[in-house]
Amino acid sequence: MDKKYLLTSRQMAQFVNDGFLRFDERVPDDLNRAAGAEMEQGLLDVEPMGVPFRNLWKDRAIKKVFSLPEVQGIVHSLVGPDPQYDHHAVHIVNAGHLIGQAWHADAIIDTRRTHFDIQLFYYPHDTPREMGGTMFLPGSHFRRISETDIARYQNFVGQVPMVCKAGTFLAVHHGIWHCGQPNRTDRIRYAFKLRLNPTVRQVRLWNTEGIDDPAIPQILNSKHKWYGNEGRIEVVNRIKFWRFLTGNERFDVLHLLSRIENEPQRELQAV
Ligand SMILES: O=C(O)CCC(=O)C(=O)O
Ligand SMILES: [Fe+2]
Repeated sequence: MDKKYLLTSRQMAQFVNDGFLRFDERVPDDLNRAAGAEMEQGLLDVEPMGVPFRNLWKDRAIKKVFSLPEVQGIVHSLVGPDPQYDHHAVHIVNAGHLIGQAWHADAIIDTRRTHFDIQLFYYPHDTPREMGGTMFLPGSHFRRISETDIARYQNFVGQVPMVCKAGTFLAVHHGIWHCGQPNRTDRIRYAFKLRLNPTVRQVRLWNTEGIDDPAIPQILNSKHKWYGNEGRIEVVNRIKFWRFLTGNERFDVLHLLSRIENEPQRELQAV
C-alpha cells in the first residue's frame, strides 16, 4: 500500500473524535453513474457474512469504487488490508417520502470497547439538503446504544446532514448515531452502505509519520457542543481508543487518564 493513500495521524485523531471521516467528490462520474445504475437495478446481492471482501462483486462498478486506491488506503488504515464483508445495504428513500428515519446505530449488539468495524457510506449522485442525506451525530460512537434506543430524540446541536456532490463517501465507526432524512424532491435517493470487519489487530495501520504531532492531544481534547458537561468523559474514551490504536499505553491528554489510574498499593505503617 503506497503511503500516500493511507490516512495521516491527524486524520486518525479526527476519526477518534468524530467517529467518521468524510471524503468529498472522490469517485469519478462514470463510476458514479455505473454504480448508481447497479443500485437502481437491484444487482447487488447480499453475500454471506464473513467472506473476504476481496472476493465479492468482481464484475461490478461498486467494486471499482471500493478498489480506488484512496478508498483502499482508507480501509487499510482503519480495518487493515484484507477485511471481511459483514453486510451491505442500498438505502433507498423514495421521492416525496416525508418521514425521517429514527435516530439509531446499526447492528449494535456489541459489547466491544475498542475493536471496531467500519461502515462506508457512498453517495452516487448529488444529495442536496432537500433530498435529505443521512444525518450523523459527530462524536456519538462511544455511547453504545442498542439500535433505536435513542429514537425519541429529534435533533442535536452539531448534527451533520450529508449534503454532498456525487462521488462522496464517509468512513464511519460502527457506533455512530445516524438517521436517514426525508426526501422532498421528486427523485429517488440512493446511498450505499458497506460494513467491513477487521481481520488484523487495528494497531498503527495508517501512515504513522505524524504520530507524535503535538496537534494530536489538542485534536483529542476538542469537545462537541452536545456533550454539555460530559466532555471530559469523551476525552477519556478517546485517550483509551488512541492507546488501543497506537499501542502506546502511556498516552494521555491533560493527565486525565493517568489520574484515575493512580491507585497506589504501597502501605505505610504508623510508627
Ligand atoms: O437512508 C439513509 O441515509 C440511512 C439509512 C440507514 O441508516 C439505515 O437504514 O440503517
Ligand atoms: Fe443505519
